[in-house]
Amino acid sequence: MAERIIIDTDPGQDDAVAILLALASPDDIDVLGITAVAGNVPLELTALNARKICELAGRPDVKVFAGCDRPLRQPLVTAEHVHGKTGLDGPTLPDPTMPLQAGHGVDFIIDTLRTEPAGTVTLCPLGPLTNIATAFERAPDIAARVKRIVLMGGAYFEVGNITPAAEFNIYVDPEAARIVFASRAPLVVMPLDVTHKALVTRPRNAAFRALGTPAGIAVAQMTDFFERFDREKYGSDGAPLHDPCVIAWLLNPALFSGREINVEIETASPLTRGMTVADWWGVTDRPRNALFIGDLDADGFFTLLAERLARL
Ligand SMILES: [Ca+2]
Repeated sequence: MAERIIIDTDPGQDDAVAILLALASPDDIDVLGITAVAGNVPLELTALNARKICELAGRPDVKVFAGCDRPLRQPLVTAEHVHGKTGLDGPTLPDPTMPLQAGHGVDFIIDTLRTEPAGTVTLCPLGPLTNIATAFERAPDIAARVKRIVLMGGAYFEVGNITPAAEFNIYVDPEAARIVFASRAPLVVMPLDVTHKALVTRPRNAAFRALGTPAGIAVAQMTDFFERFDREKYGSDGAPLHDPCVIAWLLNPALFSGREINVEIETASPLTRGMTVADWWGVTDRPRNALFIGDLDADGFFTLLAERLARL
């Protein structure tokens, strides 16, 4: 039976690839809805970009909702320096004709978790955790009904990408992250430790382009754009494809390895705010609350991605 998911997202080129991967896999993944959140770019753009991607995938029927337009307790920090002014710089995609749904994204998350049988809906957050935390705060009964949360966020050995100590998604809304990590919902975390190993090298980019389809070409153009920034910053062989790791884990968890550990979120220190303090070595007796992924089979991941994108 297909995994039933809600994608919570701030597209973002890598969010876009994650959404495409999910929509390319209807036998395995049933996307109940997509909720946009402010993050890489402001909410109006993430809600627009999410619909552009659904239309690129030929799926204008997917329900897309706008969620929270700012973090719980601090001003929004965005990442146009990485993703470009639109959040989706690279390809030129037409403005969507599919409508934004009328309700609020947080209400959609709450209603879905209350309506569907308990333990059947997986949340896939690909941006700051504001929508998920707001839903959990407003409806404390729903966290226990979540099957699991598979999210991209945090870092331990790779430390930070927006400050020396913090990864972007967690840094943008640390209070929200703290609520989610303390929710007791089963968590699978894709930190920079693993996503920095999912690098779009030249041959991998060429494989997307060689698909020759609108989706394949758009993915090649998006990862081209992304790469300019990352090559300069990290001196690596290509751009890390962060968010698609979440969907790939649902499709084939055997591609990934990690540890069940305790992960807590720093919210107080001005120096390390937004840090995911991960007890990788088991030096505390704090309860294990997350499967924290550390490694992946990168070739297997990119083979899966190209094979699925070819179906669109
Ligand atoms: Ca994202």
